[in-house]
Amino acid sequence: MQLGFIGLKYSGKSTLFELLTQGKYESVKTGLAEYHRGQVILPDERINRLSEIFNPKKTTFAYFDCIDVMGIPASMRTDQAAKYLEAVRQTDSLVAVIQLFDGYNGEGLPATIDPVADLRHLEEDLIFADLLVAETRLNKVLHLKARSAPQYEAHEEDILVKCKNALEDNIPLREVEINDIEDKLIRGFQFLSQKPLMAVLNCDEAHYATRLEYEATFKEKLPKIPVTSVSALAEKEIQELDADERAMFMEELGIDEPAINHVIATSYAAIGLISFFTVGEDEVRAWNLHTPATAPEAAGAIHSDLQKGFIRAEVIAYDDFMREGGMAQAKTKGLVRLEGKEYLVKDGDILNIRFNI
Ligand SMILES: Nc1nc2c(ncn2[C@@H]2O[C@H](COP(=O)(O)OP(=O)(O)O)[C@@H](O)[C@H]2O)c(=O)[nH]1
Ligand SMILES: [Mg+2]
Repeated sequence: MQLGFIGLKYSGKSTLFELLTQGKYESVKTGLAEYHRGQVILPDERINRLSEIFNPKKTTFAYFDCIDVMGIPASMRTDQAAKYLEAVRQTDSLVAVIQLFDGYNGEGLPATIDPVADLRHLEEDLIFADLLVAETRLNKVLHLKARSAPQYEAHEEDILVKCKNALEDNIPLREVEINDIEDKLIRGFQFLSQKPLMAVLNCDEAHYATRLEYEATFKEKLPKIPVTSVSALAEKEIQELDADERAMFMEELGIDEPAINHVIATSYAAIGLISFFTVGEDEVRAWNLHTPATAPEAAGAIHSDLQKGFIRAEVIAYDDFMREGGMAQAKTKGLVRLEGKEYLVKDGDILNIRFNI
């Protein structure tokens, strides 16, 4: 699962990215697109508990691969912004980081704090970048049609016209009804406005105190965009302190939950993700899964061979497992079920895939 951090210049993308990746990332430069790439490990207390029980050789948390693009100055023309956004084309989902702190904006001018306006600005950039892609391809398709070329596909023309019309009306493609057949035809374009989008309001201390008011306004004006607030810079500074001092400073700043927890909860909701677990003496591991997903699809998240050769899955809910305190006890109580190909995996399921290749 890959997330792209986008936002106006100076909104604090890199600050949040560095906080979440704990400073472990690499810089990539390709043409105009310059970005950072790193892994964000998703802490999960359930994995800690399972690890205590199985005492495995290896404990692996779920993670997001993240990309932090270079900031886009608010006054930058949208066709230039489109080039910067190329860095996040291959991602699965977008995180809009929005400035909610006083100071300066990306052009050295005093910042105007307006999360709704900033999000709309970013959405317009996504829409414009997609419009360029859709129009270019549509022109090619129409050219093929005019020449009666065999490569011409009427279905492709139809879906491209549908996308273009929506984009021209300022509607992001994630709000357009697109069926599976249509989706197959346009998937290759990796439209930005089709990706799930969430917003992170990046606050200083003063704005953090009133974040809920900003979130309420945001939800009212932009009800389809999941939103959360963090205080990335403050938390990054706290991260550098000794462990025993951290809690005190977090409390002093009124930070109830670390940014990572807010980002996980909001992105899971925006993308429709759950976690499932695999356990054993070798490894205890958490996996992200896009819902709805069947047991064979979950198996495929582990390895394509497990999906191809899927027979059945042994399933137990994490809570049931913990209540019984072990697999043997859970089995005698009949809490470990054998599920087939149609089973829809739930958050917290512990899976053991039976397969044959
Ligand atoms: N006061 C304050 N400044 C911040 C905060 N987050 C980032 N900054 C500052 O804003 C500037 C731009 O941050 P950066 O993360 O590089 O923004 P980017 O352009 O979006 O990557 C830097 O000087 C940061 O120290 C914050 O929460 N509060
Ligand atoms: Mg940056």
